[in-house]
Amino acid sequence: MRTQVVIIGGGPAGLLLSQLLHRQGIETLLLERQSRDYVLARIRAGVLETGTIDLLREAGVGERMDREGLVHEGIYLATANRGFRIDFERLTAGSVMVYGQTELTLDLYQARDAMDAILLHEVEQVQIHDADTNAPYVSFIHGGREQRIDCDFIAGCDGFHGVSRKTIPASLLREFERVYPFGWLGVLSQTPPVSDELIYASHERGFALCSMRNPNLSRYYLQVPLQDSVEQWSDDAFWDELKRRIPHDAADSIVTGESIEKSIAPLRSFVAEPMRWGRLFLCGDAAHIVPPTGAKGLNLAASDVFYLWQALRQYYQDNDEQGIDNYSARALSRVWKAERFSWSMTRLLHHFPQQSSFDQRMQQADIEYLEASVAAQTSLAENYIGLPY
Ligand code: RFL
Ligand code: PHB
Repeated sequence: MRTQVVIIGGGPAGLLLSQLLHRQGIETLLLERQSRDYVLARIRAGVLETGTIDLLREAGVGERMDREGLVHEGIYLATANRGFRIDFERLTAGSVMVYGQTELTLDLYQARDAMDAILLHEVEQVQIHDADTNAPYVSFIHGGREQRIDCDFIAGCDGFHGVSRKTIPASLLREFERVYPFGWLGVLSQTPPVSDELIYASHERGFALCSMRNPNLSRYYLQVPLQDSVEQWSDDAFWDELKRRIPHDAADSIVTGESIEKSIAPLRSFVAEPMRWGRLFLCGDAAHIVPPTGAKGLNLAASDVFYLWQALRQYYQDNDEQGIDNYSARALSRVWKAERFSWSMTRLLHHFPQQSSFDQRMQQADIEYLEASVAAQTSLAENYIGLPY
């Protein structure tokens, strides 16, 4: 079997890339390790930047997002019982959209069903061969049969634990990492959100975030020690702790209910350089991870896809290799800025176990400066809504 681009990983990066390429007449074959139901059951990101929204529209999958997505023109930041608003619209004339990754992935699957591109689920033992030559191929097992696909290019969209990054020789890859000494405990509940905008709350007991998916579906997070397990956190314990960390008026009005999903995710910053090895390109979580505090993970996957889509289009339509040669540098330049923002939001709002009293005062001064300075708020706002591609 032969195709133009093999895409490994059917998460948002792989699905979106495949959709965009297909619309340009570039043939792809997508390999996903899990079942479709499994992929669609994963609760992850919720906030889309303007660039991501535009790209989804360009891919022809923006219709339901435009109908059901919630446009947010600001967020609230709170410390102890005080809060203030960062007004994106006033500061940057921009906004973001709250639309769950699960919904977006479903839209991409449905668009894919309508086209004649191949997507194989539950593939095993995916291996990349000869990526540093002009004749790469991918082998895998599907339905008990070993298969081989020859191709021009391979897009490694297989997330942090995928095979693509690991295929690049260690001597050619540099990895940068910071692991944070805490995680986020997330709860999804069929209750109306406590606020019409997201609340990011810094508290001496730890960070908390009030988010949402739709007018009757809320998503809340608590900073928890890495050692904690989901079983330790009953719904009641979760709600009690959340109420302690958010402003009193929000705590008094919050509607609580049974959790329909509860999970703990560790926080990490990670970048692998370069994002290309020969004819293999890394995209999304396969190349980088951000802590979720800046809501950047999914959006970075989208900007990588944008650069790779442009590069491959240039290659196939104009016979021009400049885009593929520049892909890694272009993508990394944006990745590092989003890493910086996610790290700075994490540092600003979380309680660090080893924090000294000096560190605490610095954090407090940072937040007070942010509250008082239009310049500081503008910087936060322009990063949150997403830097230009
Ligand atoms: P994904 O979504 O991880 O998709 C990768 C896909 O590749 C498949 N795969 C393989 N397929 C074939 N062969 C192999 N050997 C394979 N190995 C893996 C996997 O099954 C999967 O389907 O990466 P992608 O597409 O780059 O998308 C990135 C985003 O999913 C990610 O950045 C965000 O979800 C990160 N993230 C969050 N980002 C936010 O902006 N806001 C959030 O609130 C937020 N919450 C989260 C998150 C990530 C989490 N993870 C990864 C644990 C919460 C969690 C729990
Ligand atoms: C979410 O709704 O899941 C969400 C929103 C904002 C973040 C992180 C997660 O910064």
